[in-house]
Amino acid sequence: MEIVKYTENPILTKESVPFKVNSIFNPGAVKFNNEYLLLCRVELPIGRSAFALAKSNDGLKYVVENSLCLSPEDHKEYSEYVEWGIEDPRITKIEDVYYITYTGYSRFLPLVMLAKTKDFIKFDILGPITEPSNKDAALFPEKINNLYWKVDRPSAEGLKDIWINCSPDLIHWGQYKHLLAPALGTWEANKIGGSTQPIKTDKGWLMLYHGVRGFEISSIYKIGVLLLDLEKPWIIKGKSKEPILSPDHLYERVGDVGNVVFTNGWIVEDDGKVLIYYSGADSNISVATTTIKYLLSVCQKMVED
Ligand code: BMA
Repeated sequence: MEIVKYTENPILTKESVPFKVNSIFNPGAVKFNNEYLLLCRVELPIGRSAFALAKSNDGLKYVVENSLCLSPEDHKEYSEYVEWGIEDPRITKIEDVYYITYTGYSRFLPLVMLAKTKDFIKFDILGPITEPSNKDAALFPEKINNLYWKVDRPSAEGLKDIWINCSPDLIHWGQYKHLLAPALGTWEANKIGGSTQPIKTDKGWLMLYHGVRGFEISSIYKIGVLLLDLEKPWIIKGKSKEPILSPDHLYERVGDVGNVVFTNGWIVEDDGKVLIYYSGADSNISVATTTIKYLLSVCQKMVED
């Protein structure tokens, strides 16, 4: 099976939200207590984002809850770093705790925030885990060599590359290593960033990432696949050459930011089926299905075993 976009896409739009929003998009995704959960970014009428939960029994039909589950106002001593909103949550389960990395947006520009929850009702906000400008961070689901690991995307004087780093406690980070740069003259020419939280396969850590090609008046966001070494995750074992998801349909072409497919959440079933939750044009939530087997098959071998 290749990748199949669901025929009923989009599965959530602003009309699905029981309160007034401009848009609902870029959800983190997880299976929790046999339910499918999307931690959705909603842009409020003022133009700042917060998070609302949507729940489903089948991964396709979701109901959005009546009120926000996490908002900038919940951030107390960290509020100045999220004053302009919280965006793009990525959920990683480590042991029995769900960690959420997300963008805090403010006059200081984007940085990465960390929160944790055990029930998706009460969230403990642990604070910023990068300086600005940085976003697109995701945690690995287990320790490697006794350390926690994350990928992120610093913006360094115009460079927009993916980096990887590690921590003994999820708060203090270091041993920064460059992971991947944009590929000039291709679909991922101008910037890239991590998309979904890495998941473990017998071939390596599998994750999706986004690539952007900029044109004079606009840019186009597409999605690719990366495979990282299990023991040394800073080594790329494989990478898709071509995008696996691109904006084709009207709901991906037209919206608040046109020509964008963007993902920061996926759910992998026990049988290897994968539900990729992605957003079209920064305006809705859609889903595409595939398999781990297919995603591994598109990772061209870059490093010999
Ligand atoms: C990225 C992020 C996403 C957004 C995407 C396309 O930089 O800010 O939130 O979906 O741009 O606009």
